This record gives sequence, structure tokens and C-alpha cells, in this order.
Amino acid sequence: MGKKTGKKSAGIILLLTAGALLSGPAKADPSLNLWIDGKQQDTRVEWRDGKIMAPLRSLAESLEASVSWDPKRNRVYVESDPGDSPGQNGREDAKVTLEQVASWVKQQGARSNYYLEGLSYEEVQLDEDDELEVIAGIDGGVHLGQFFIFDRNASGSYKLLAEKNWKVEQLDPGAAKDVESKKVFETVERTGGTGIDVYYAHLWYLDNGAMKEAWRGTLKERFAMVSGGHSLLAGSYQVINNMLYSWETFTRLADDDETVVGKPETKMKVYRFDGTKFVE
Ligand SMILES: [Ca+2]
Repeated sequence: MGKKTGKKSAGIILLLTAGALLSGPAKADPSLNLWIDGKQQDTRVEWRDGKIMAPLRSLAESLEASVSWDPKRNRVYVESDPGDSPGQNGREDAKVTLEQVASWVKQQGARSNYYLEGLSYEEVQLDEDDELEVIAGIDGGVHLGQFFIFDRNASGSYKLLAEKNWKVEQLDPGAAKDVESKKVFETVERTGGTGIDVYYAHLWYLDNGAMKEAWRGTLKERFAMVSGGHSLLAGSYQVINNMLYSWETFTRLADDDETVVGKPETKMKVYRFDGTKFVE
């Protein structure tokens, strides 16, 4: 652990409450010498109003911690392991645990019971506030599952914003697309049954504490339920300037699911964002 010597001093003062450790006399002698681990420091500390005041940066750095200041959020971060990037990504928040997420699912979910052995979760940033949201998923088998979004409220507890019967293989929705003033995320659901396997892309955003769906499109649909009727549909889409363009290519296949029968057909559709969702 290297000692960090950042020089961006923010002129920050640490307040040490005297407590039982140091019963304060000394209004007569406000300047004190600071000793850390048996070494006298250059930093002078002061008595002020019954408290010992010391510059936070020099004190923290003497203890091999790093200090950073985020003026936008009005926060000071002290990191005892400067190898970790301080504060910028919400690391200062206490991490939630799988047990906690399981209890929120049980208490707030719509069902009376869940396959909690299949539960996993991620802390992600979905909106403008500093707190991380929690996305959770239950993998209940090939095509079965649930998807949840929890938001942290001011008291530190978590509230269920959305629950969908989606089997989701990747919880983190990645980077948002900006559509009008909304941050639109993609979650891919896997569904189907015997002989049919489908992947849908769901586009959604958070709006006043609720999840709103903006669009759903097919990324892949493999159909093999009927002999002589096998097929593969492959889809994709692009969001550009509040418009959504989607393409789907439908290919008939022989029963070996490889040999292409006839010509693939591609359809393109254009959608416009109407303020709440994409419409054709
Ligand atoms: Ca947030």
C-alpha cells in the first residue's frame, strides 16, 4: 500500500470529538503537536470549542489513507486502501447481501413462494440519484424465471419497483440509451417451451419510481415443434435520434435445423418514441 500524496487540498478540517480520551483543558493553548505511531507530524492541530481540529488530508495520508473531495455531491471520501478508486462509483455505500435481497423478494414479491436457490443480483446505477439500484433475477430452469428491480429509499430500505416473469441470463443492463430525457435500458428475456426457444429484447426505463416498457422485439426464435416446419427468426434493432429501426430475418429450416429451405425473408420496421414508448 503506497502512501498517496495527492495535493488537491480542499482545506478540509476533521472534527475529533474529545470524549473520554482527551478531557479538554486548553483554551489557553490552542495549538497542539500531532504524533502518529510514535512520530511527530508537521501538522499542527488545534483545540476549538472542546474539539480537536486537524486537516483531514494530512491526517489521513499520515495513516496511508487517501482523501478525495467530490464538490458536486458535497462529499469527502477517505479510503483506507488507496488502491480502490475512491467514492466515484458508490463504493462507499454498504453492499447489500444475497440474504437481504432474498428477504425483499419474499416480502415484496407478488408470489407466495419463489425458487430462491436460483436467486442472484447486481447493484447497478439506473437513474440520476447517487444510490445504486438492485436488479435481481431468479433462474427457475431453462425458460422460467423472474426479474426484479429494487430502489433504495431515503431511509436506506429497498422498495420493489418492478417484477416481471422474465428469465434473464444477464442482470446488468449495461449502458443506457438516451431517448428524449429517458435512460432506456435493455434486458434480454429467454422464454419458450419444448421445441421453441425465444429471446426477446425488452427496452425499459424508470419513471417516477415505476418501470415502463418502451418496446419489445425478438432477437431470436428457434422453432422445431413440427416436423417439416422448423424455422429460425433472427432480429436486431438500432435506436437513433428517438427512432427505433428493427430487422427480422425469417429462415425456414429442414428438420436437421441447419439446411436452409427456400429464401430467407427480412422485414424492417420503423418506430418512433411517442413520449412513453416506441410506436410503429
Ligand atoms: Ca440510482
